[in-house]
Amino acid sequence: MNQPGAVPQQLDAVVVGAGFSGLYLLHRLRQLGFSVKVFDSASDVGGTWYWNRYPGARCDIPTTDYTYSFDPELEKEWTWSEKYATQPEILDYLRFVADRYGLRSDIEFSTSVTSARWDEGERRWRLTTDRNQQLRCRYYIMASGCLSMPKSPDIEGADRFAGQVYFTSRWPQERVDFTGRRVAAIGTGSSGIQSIPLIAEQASQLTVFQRTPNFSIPADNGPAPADRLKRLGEDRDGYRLSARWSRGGIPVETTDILGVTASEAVRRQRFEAAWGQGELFGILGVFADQVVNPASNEIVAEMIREKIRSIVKDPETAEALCPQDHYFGTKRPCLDTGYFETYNLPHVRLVDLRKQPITSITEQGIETPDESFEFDAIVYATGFDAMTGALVAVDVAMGGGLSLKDKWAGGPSTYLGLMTVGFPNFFMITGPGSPSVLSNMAVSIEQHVDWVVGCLKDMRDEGFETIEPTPLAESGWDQHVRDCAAITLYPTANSWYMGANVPGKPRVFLPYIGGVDAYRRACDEVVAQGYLGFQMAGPGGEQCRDGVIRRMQPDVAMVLEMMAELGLPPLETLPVADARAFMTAIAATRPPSPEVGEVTDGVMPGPDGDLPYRLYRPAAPPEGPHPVVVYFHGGGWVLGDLDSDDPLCRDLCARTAAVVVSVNYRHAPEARFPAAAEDAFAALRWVDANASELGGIPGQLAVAGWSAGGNIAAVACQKARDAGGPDISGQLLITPVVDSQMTRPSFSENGDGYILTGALMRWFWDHYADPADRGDPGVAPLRGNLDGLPPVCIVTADFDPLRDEGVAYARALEAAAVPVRHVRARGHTHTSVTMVGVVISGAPVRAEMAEALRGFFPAPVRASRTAG
Ligand code: N01
Repeated sequence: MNQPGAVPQQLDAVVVGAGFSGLYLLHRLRQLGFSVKVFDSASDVGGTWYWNRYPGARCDIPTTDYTYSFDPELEKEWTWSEKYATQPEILDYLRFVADRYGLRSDIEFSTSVTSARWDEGERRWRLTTDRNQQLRCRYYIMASGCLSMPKSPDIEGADRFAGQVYFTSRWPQERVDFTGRRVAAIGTGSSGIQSIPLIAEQASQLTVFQRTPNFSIPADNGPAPADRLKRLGEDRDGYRLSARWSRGGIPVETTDILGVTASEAVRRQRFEAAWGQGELFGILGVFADQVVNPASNEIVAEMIREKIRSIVKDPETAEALCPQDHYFGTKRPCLDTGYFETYNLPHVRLVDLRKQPITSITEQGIETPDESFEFDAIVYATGFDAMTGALVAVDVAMGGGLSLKDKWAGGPSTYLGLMTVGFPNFFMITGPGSPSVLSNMAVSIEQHVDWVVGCLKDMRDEGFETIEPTPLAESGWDQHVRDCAAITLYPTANSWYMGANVPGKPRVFLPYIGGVDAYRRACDEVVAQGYLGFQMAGPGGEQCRDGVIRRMQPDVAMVLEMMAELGLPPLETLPVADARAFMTAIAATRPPSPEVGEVTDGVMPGPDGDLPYRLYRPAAPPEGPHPVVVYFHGGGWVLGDLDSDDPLCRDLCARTAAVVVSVNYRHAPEARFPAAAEDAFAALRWVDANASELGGIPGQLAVAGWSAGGNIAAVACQKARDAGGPDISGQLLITPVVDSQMTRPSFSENGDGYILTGALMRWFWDHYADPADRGDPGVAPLRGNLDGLPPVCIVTADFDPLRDEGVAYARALEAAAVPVRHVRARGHTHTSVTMVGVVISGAPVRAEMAEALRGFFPAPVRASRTAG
C-alpha cells in the first residue's frame, strides 16, 4: 500500500472508488497519459464486491454479460464458473484485472476523500483525505457506485442489542458461523433474499422480519447459459455491440406482444418461459406493455404470486410473501436460490411487519406489540442510500460556496448523469439521471468511463481545462429523465429508485429509464454536436454550445421511430382513396379505447344532405342530462371520419362527463371550401336545438375539434356569433389550423419528420381551398373578427408545423379580450396528444383539455373516471 507521503500533490485526475468503474477509469486514463490516483476506503479493490460478502451474495446479471468487454484478451483469459458468480469469484476477477493491468500502484486503499473544493483561480480541485492528505487535481471523478452507502438502521433501539450485529452491506472478512444460533434477519430485498436461505442452513432458528414482500424468481443457477455462450463463441464483438445498443445492456429478445391483448395461452407460455430462464430482463419483458400498463403488469404479478403460493406450504405465510403493494418491477425484483422454499423449514419463521411492527430492539432481541423475540444475532439487510448517498457523503463544494448536498436537497439534478451545473470538472460514473441501476452495470460503467475519458482527451486536444454543463442543458435533461419515468409505473412504488427507502430523502425517480441504447445515443449526439449543453474554457479559448439534447416526449419519439421503420410512403403521394384506406387500416391497430356509458350512431340534417354523427354518453354517475360538446375530427378536411377520432372522443367524454357528439362533415376534394365549415355550423345549430333529446342540458354547449376539425370549430364559433346563436359556452381547439400562411418558423422547424409535414399540409390546402379563398376568415379564422367570441382553450404542440399559428391565434384572441387558456403540449407533435392509449405522455395534456372543457360550463361537472 502507498504511504501518505507518496501521493503526488498535482494530478490530472483523482478517482474515488476502486470497483468496476474506478479500475477501468484508471486503466483508460493511464493509457492516455493522464496522471491519476484512485482512493478507496476498502483495503482492496472490488467496490461493492469488496463489501457485500454476505452468504449467498452473487451477481444477478449472467456472468457472460456481467464482465468487462473492453479488452478481448482479458475476456479470453478469464472464464466464469457459473451463470451467476458468487461474490468471492467476482472479487477474484476484479483482483485479477487490477493485477493484469498493474493498477494497484496508483490506488490508495483504506483512504477516503473527505472534502473537495473547487479553486477557480487555479481551475483545479483541492481534495483532502481522511489521512489528511492534500491533493490538487484538474478532474475529480466519483466512481463510488450506486449502492455503496448503507442506509443507517432507522429502528428504535438498534444500538442496544447485546448480541452480534451484521450488515449485509458491511459483512466481516472472516467467516461468520451461525450454527446453533438464533438469528433475526431484517429486510427482504435482494441482499435478504440471497442470504436468508444460507443463513437458514446454519441457524438453529431464523426469524425473518419482512416489511414489504418482494417479487423474486428462481435464478436457475448453473453453467453459463448455453445460448449466450454460443453467440459469444460465434461472434463476440457482435454480441458485445448488441449489448451496448440494447435497452438494458444485455442482449435479449424483445417482444411487441401486449399483455392486455394476448390470449391466455400466450400469456402463460411467455411467463413460464421467462420463469424457467431465470433472467431479470426476461421476466421484466414478458409483455411489451407491462412497464406502463397496470393491467398487463398485474398478469405477470399474479402469475408470480401463484408460484409463491405453490411453493410455500403454509397458506398464511405464502400470502404474506405475496407482494401486493407495488407493480412488478417497480421495486427491483430479485433472483433467488431456494428463497421461498426456505419458509417450509420448521425452524424458519416469517414475521409480517405490516401486521406486527417492530416497536424496538432490545438488549436481548426484538419487540413487537404482541411478542418478544430473543436472538443471538441480528442481520440487517436494510439497503442503501442509493445513487446519491455516496456522492453527497463527500463534502463537495465550490470554493466556499454551494455544496453538492445543498444543491441536491430537493433531489439530484444532472446533465446526462455525468456532471452537474456549478461543479466544473466533477464527473460521476453512473450518476443519477443515467441508466445505471436499471441496466447491466458492466455495460453502463464502460460506456460512462469511455465517454468521460473521450471528453478529457478532446479537451486536452483542444486546449480546454474546464468543462461544466449549462443550466439549460441540465434542466432539459432532468425534465427528460422525469418524462421517461412518468410514462411508466415506476414512480408509483416506494422504492429506493424513488429515494423512498430513506426517511426524509426527496421523492424523485433517480435513474434514467429510457434505456441504455437511447442513453448512449444521446451521449454520442452531445459529442457529435460539439459537446452540446457544455461550456468549456482554457488556453484554447472558450466554447459554449447551449441547448437541450432531448425535448421530445419519449413515447412520441418511439412512435415516430416505429413509423420511420415501417418506411411508409408520404400520404400526400397517394391518391386520396388510398390515403383514406391507410388511415382506416391504422385505426384498426389501435389498443382498446376508454369505456364510456353508451355510444350510438345517428344522422342529422346538413346543408347538403344528412351528416352522420356518433354520440358518446358518459357513464353514470353523474346521471344526465349533461353538458354537450360537439366535436369535429381532424384529417386536413380530406381524411378522417367518426372512427378516426373515436378514442379521443371517448377520452373526452370519460374525462368531462359531458355528452360528446362527433360529427362527420363533408370532405374535400369532393366537397371543397366552405362545405366543411358550413356543415360544422349546421351541426352546432342542430345539436343546440335538440340538446334535450340528446341527453344534454340546453344552453350548455361547447365545441371542440382537432387539426382541421379545430379549424371548422373555430370558424363555426365566428359564424354563431355573427348569426346571433347558438350560444357557445367555450371552444377547445386542439393543434388547429387557423391560418393559411405557411411561413411561420414552426413550419421550417417542424415541417418534416413529425407526421404532419409541410408537404402534407399543402396537399390538404390544395384539396380544400382555392388560393384565392385562403385569406377568407371562413378558412383562416385568425384573419377574422375575434371580438365577442366564446372562451377558448387552445392546444399547441412543440413539434407541430401549426404551432406558431396556434400561438398567434391565442395571442390575437387575448388581444380581443376573449378568455384564453393556452395549453402547450411540451414535447408533442401535431398528432401525438390525440393518440389515446398509445402516447401515455399525452394523458396530462388531455386531462388539462378536459378540465378546460368542464370549466366552460356554469356548474362544474366532476369527471366520472379518468381515462388512459
Ligand atoms: O436493499 P433493498 P438490498 N424495518 O433496499 C427493508 C442491489 N443488489 O441491499 O421494502 C424493516 O432492496 C426494506 O423494506 P421496504 C439490487 O439492485 C444486487 O437488498 O423498504 N425493514 C427491504 O425489504 C438491490 O435492489 C444484488 O419496506 C426495513 C430491505 O430492508 C439493491 O442492491 C444483491 C427497514 C432492503 O432492501 C439493494 O438491495 C444485493 C426497517 N427500518 C443487492 N428498512 C445482486 O444480486 C429497510 N427495510 C447483484
